[in-house]
Amino acid sequence: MSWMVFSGFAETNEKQEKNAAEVTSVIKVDLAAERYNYDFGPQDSPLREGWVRITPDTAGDVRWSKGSVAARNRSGENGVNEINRDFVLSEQPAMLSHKISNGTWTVTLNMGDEEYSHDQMQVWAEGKRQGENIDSGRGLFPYHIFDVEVTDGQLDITFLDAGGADASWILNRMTLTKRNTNQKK
Ligand SMILES: [Ca+2]
Ligand SMILES: [Ca+2]
Repeated sequence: MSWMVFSGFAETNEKQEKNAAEVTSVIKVDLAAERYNYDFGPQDSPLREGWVRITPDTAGDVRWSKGSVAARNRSGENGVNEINRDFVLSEQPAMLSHKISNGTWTVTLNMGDEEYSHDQMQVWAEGKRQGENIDSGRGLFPYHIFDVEVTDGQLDITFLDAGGADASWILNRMTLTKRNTNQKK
């Protein structure tokens, strides 16, 4: 029965390997997909099942190509779901670049915070401003939805804060849906 003597050592080594695990997420985009769902936040916050996490360190086919962002996770009290309770934010502009097939894409964003209000947020895509300034009251997660045409194989979306009472823009969620262009006669 000598194997029992050594089982304790094996367990210790396994724990140490898990603690040293790499946490940076590298995303490989399936270019044939016509819908992508992203849940923004820290590496260890709740994630919507089947969705892909984007953190400040996300790399690969989806990455922060300009600027940098921080991430927060709120309590999720008052029924705030796992998509909206966590987010990325910054007081400086940041660009998210996404390798993607050319065509027209509908972009759906939620931009809100369980604990603070945010104001005068702006979203630019492929060099064009998308819609008006976005304001969100405390505990509100307004949708910001727009269509953008991609012709260079990469969707570039810039987030910024244009002033007001709060200095940060904020992003909880992004869904990209390809518009059907096969119905032309
Ligand atoms: Ca989440
Ligand atoms: Ca603001």
